[in-house]
Amino acid sequence: MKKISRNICISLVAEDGYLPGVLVTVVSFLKHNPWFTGDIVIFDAGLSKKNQKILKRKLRCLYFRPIPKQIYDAEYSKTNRFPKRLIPAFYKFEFFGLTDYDLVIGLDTDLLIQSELSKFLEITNGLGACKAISIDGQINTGVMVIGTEYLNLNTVSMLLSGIVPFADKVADQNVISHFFYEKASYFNPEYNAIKQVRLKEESEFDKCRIIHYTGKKPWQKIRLDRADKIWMKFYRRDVSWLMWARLLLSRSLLVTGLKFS
Ligand SMILES: [Mn+2]
Repeated sequence: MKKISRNICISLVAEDGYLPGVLVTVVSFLKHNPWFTGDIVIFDAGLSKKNQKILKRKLRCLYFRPIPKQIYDAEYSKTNRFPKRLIPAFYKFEFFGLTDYDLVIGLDTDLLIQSELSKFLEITNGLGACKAISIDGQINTGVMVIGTEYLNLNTVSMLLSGIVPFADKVADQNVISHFFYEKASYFNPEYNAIKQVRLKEESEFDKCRIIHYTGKKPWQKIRLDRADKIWMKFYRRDVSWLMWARLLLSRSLLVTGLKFS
């Protein structure tokens, strides 16, 4: 296995309603990327103490960070171009402020990672992402690999200043695309395969490195489509409480953290 000398983290914005999604995203990432030994940084957009504890117990090297919500609220109060419920979508600007790291892999909480992602390590400076499929000239912000050049507080201020002039109903995506579309490096679409688009194309999901569950989330649905079933299978096998209980019985968990069979 390659030795990684850079200080890399994965980062997510999490709230209580997305706990199953957070767990599947992180656990599937770790399962398929044993090269990754970095931190997991979760921005707390509304996690109960109980859910924080659950995450903390299941994942090692996990750190919670607060979000300066009042700053986002203040920007929102200057515009009326998008509904208030979209404010949390902008919280991922905080990824760019993780200045302790050389590389930040910013992830949505509705992803299933199905294969290794060492291609992300090719990003040193700049920003790596996939293009948005449904809107031309945009970046899909569900998977963003941020190199040192943009990991600073100036980038966060720049993005915040873009909320009023550029944000509309696709929220953070308009703003990030405005500043980075011309500059980004693009991964092939398998690194952020949009579920709803792929369902229409009747494409195979097992070839997708990352399935992005846009739309209604699998853990909120009664009737599952064939992509949701892949998510649910992973959740049941690798994440569900029965699995945790079994893992807790093995002493290795106590010694080395989360282990996968
Ligand atoms: Mn998403």
